[in-house]
Amino acid sequence: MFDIEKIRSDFPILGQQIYGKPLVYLDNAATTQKPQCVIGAISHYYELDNANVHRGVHALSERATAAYEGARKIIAGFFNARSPREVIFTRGTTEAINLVASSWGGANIKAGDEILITHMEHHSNIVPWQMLCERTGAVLKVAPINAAGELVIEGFDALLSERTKLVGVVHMSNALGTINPIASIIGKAHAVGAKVLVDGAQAAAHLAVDLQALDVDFYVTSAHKMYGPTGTGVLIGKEEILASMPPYQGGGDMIRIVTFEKSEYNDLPYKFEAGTPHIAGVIGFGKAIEYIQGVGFEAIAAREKELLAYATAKAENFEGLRLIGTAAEKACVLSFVLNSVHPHDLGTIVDREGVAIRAGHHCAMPVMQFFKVPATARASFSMYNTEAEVDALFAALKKAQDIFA
Ligand code: 7TS
Repeated sequence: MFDIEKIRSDFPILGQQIYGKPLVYLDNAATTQKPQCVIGAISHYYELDNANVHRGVHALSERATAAYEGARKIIAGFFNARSPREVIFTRGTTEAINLVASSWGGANIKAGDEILITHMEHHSNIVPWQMLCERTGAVLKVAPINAAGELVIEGFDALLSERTKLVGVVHMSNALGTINPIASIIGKAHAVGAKVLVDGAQAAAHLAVDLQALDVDFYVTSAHKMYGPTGTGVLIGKEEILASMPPYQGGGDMIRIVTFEKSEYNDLPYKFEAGTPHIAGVIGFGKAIEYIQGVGFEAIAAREKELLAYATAKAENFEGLRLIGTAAEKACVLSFVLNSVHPHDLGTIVDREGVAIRAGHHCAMPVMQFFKVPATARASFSMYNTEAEVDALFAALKKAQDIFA
């Protein structure tokens, strides 16, 4: 079963003190901490296997390639992709969305077409589509949310039509914690002939994702929010769609034959991986996935649910605190404002107590505009957090409130 002490001991960073207080790390939606096995896999690669992939005939290059391609297989299995050819490594979620907007969008979107997103998207699932619309004359439509921070399904349905060519939707909101009903959204989008991109940046560390069951066209996420390293992420797409798309970037590894007259592109997934990839990052990503698999989503989800319920109850009883995001289906995120204390002041004061939270617009300015707040404070939880840490957060919030009273 779930052994919290064992889990915590896997993460070396958690043992430290900040300003003489035990570190309470509650900024997991920004990035999670890394277990020793991930740090070790990255060190191992640099200490023993470092070489470029796919090109050398020597032993190190073969080892590096085997580890890199091994990670691709692990990730394909984790998300239940049809094949590792559907797994494209990117710098992260942001680059994966830009890849789709640029390559698929450039080839398939024309003036008058519509891209439908939601009001709760992260900027990285808004701006690339805006840029595409500016280039092509397509129109960006935004499905509404309600006061709980949930997608208004009737509003979404009303905007979905034969003109919709792509639906971009966040699986789990980073600013609100809301989990969207992506299976039904995908079904409805496909019924009008639209493709669907799901932004799984937040969801992938907390929920089991079965891409074949979902039948999603594009799923994107970042390793660093899943206990893996920064600078690595994936676009997982349906093979037939990826195969029909033009390359995103040109360069080494993405070609088969180059002449000055014309170049012939490589097969999937290499067609979309121009240049030397983040080899160490991908190897670390694979190890992080194995770590999650070792703990198991059942245990993770049960643990995180308990923690969120505990924190939510405390928040509801905290005088002057307004929760932003109270969806029936939500996970791991407690976004809030405290009357009389600006979120940034709050963040700074609780930091002095060793508590790391985030304050700001969380790259979701439209969410802030909807709730008419300039910013929120956000505590975001992970499997290694404890009830005692939630208590430390609320004790620190009380201190901040007293200072400003
Ligand atoms: N989509 C969502 C839902 C996110 O939460 C984030 C990052 C991104 C996309 C972009 O991911 P990246 O890895 O490419 O940067 N969210 C946050 C956050 O909530 N605080 O810092 C980054």
